Amino acid sequence: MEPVMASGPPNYKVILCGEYGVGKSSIFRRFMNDTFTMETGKKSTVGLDQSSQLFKINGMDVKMSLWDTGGMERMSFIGSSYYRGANAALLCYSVLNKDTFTILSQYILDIVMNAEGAKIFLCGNMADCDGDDKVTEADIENFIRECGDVLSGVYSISCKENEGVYDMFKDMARVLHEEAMGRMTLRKELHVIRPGETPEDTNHHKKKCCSS
Ligand SMILES: Nc1nc2c(ncn2[C@@H]2O[C@H](COP(=O)(O)OP(=O)(O)O)[C@@H](O)[C@H]2O)c(=O)[nH]1
Ligand SMILES: [Mg+2]
Repeated sequence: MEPVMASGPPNYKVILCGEYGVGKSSIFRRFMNDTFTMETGKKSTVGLDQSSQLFKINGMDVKMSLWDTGGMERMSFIGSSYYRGANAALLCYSVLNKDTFTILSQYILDIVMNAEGAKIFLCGNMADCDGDDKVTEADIENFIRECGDVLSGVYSISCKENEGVYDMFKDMARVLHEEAMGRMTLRKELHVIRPGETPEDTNHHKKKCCSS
């Protein structure tokens, strides 16, 4: 999906995906107003499940709109409008809970089916916590290998300690923007080659045209 470019900075829609309790709303709150609460299931203070921020990428303003599920994942139902037009999905899990990690391949299927072309990023939250059954580096490496080149970024963060959260958003904005810019450059450089012509023919035509 193309970012909205008509007016103002390009706007990239990013959706949060993952199991209930992994910290999606905490990530959303850090993004929206840089706050944190230990209360589970607390609605965002301004009652919004969508928030936008500007990032400076290569000297250019880039807008990122983050969407939270609003607890829909509890009912195992996330409507297709949530996915519609998403440029990226942030796959979230808790490093303390392996089940929230292993289930992510199902979320990838949902994203691929409902948000065509969306880039997928992986985010392990609660890096401040210690536990016996933590998701390990080896688990993550296996997952990356199984996913092939589906993942555009892998992050480890703590919403509680506010570690890695801003850097993650900024990196996502950079990846999304650079990819979109690259696509536009490609399109500009695209030559039309007619049947029977080779690329050399078209160059030849051009030269003749310019010198006449
Ligand atoms: N220790 C710790 N707890 C966290 C962190 N992020 C979120 N939590 C807590 O985990 C619980 C679930 O978070 P929430 O954002 O509601 O998860 P959601 O259901 O995915 O939206 C809440 O009690 C949060 O305060 C973190 O980085 N570290
Ligand atoms: Mg939530």
